[in-house]
Parts: sequence; C-alpha cells; structure tokens
Amino acid sequence: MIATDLRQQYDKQGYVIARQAVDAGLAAETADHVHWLLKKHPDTRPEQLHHNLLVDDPFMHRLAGDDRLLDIVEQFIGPDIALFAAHYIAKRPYDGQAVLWHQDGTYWPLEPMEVTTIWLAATDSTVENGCMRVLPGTQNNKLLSRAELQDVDDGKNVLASGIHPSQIDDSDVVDIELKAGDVSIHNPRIIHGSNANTSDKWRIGLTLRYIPTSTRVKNADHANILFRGQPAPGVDNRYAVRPRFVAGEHMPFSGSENW
Ligand SMILES: O=C(O)CCC(=O)C(=O)O
Repeated sequence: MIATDLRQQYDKQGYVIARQAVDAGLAAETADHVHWLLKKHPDTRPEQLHHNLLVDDPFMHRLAGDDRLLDIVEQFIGPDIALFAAHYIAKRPYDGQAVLWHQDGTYWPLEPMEVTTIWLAATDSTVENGCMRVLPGTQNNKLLSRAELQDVDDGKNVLASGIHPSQIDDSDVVDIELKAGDVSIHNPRIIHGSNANTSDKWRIGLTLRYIPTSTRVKNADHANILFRGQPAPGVDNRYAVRPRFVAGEHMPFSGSENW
C-alpha cells in the first residue's frame, strides 16, 4: 500500500495493515527474543514482557529502530520519533490470555495524546490463536478515563480492567489476521482487544508505541528511546543510552557483534 493510502485508511478506520513490513528472518529473531526473555525471567507470563525488560536490550533497540518501521511511523507522527513503550504480548498455546476491550490512551501519561502503535507479528496471528480485534471508527469516540472502566482482576486477562460490555457494539468487529513480518498500526483511541489463545500455536505480537518528541511523557523517570530527529525544545523527556551488545548477557542476533 502506498503512503497516502496507509494514512487515509488509518484516518477513516483507526487502523491499517502494512504487509511484510519486516523480513521473515527478523520476525523469527523477534520470536526467538521472546523465548530467550522467558528463559531469563521464568516467573513472568509471556503476555507481560514489558518495557522495563526491553528498554536497555540491544535487540529491542535494533528492532524498534529498524528503518522500515520508522519510515512507516514517520507518515503518522512526523520525523522526530521516539519510542515511549515496547511490550511483547505473547500468548502460549492453549492458555494465552485475552485482552479486554480498551482504548490505549486511557492508560498513558502523554500530553498531547499524539502517539501511534505498531503491532508487529512475530508469528502468524489468526482468529484461532487470538489475534487482535478492532472496532473501526471508534477512534472518534471520547477517550474513557480509568474510572469509567470495569475492574476484572481475575488473573485471566492481560489487562486487569476494560470497557464495560454494555458500552461495546461489536457488530462491525474486524479480526486483524497477520502473517509473521506484517504489522498493523492503530490509533490510541480505537477500541480493541483480543480473545484467548486456545489453539496449539504460539501467538507472538510486539506492541511498539511511538511518539513525536513533542509529546511529553508525564513521568520524569520514564526512559524513552530516541530513534530519529531531535528532542523537542522545552519537552523534558528522558532518553535511554543506546546499549552495547555484551555476549552472554544479551541475546545474539544478526549483526549483534557490531552493535
Ligand atoms: O496483542 C493483543 O492481543 C492486543 C494488543 C493491544 O491491546 C494493544 O496493542 O494495545
């Protein structure tokens, strides 16, 4: 899809898909990274591999800073690009958790709420293994506050709160089925979620939340990653130092010896 079509569909529907955004080799390394992290953090569920485990990881810097991804992101947020959060939502076969309906922006301390998510498929993501689902057009809804969500803290969901089912009309739901290496891009206000993985296959997705450097992260301690362009004057976001690859400490990847 050409750039203007990507943007037009995103503006109308609140999401868009870019096929084969990265090559099969990089998608496979991304899946390997999840399995490597799970060995390193055996008490962490695969849906909960959050930013704090990734922000100083050389492979994450290599992946999230890939020019093919940044060229897509630039069409949505312009040339000064930082990563505010990365999070693997990996669902194991048979017991991968569901994600309750939500709008991402509800949870984020960003001012303004200018941010776009790349959801990168490291494995195929299908209806059977719990692909992401969206309600197109809901990016035009008001952003709900946390107080307006329902708590569902039953340990069976990736999020402990979500939008009350009475507020959801899922008659137009779209299942975002992706092949490994595809990405979907979504707006912070679109209502989305996913079902549990009851299949015999892994579903590994990586969410990458990119902001223009002019978006302020209202948490002074939070480490972002600057990938392109310049910090915005007067916006005091903190940026992580690019980590050096250390054999034995980090996952080896293609080119890691020179990282
Ligand atoms: O990975 C999923 O199933 C849901 C993703 C999601 O909620 C998000 O990207 O905000």
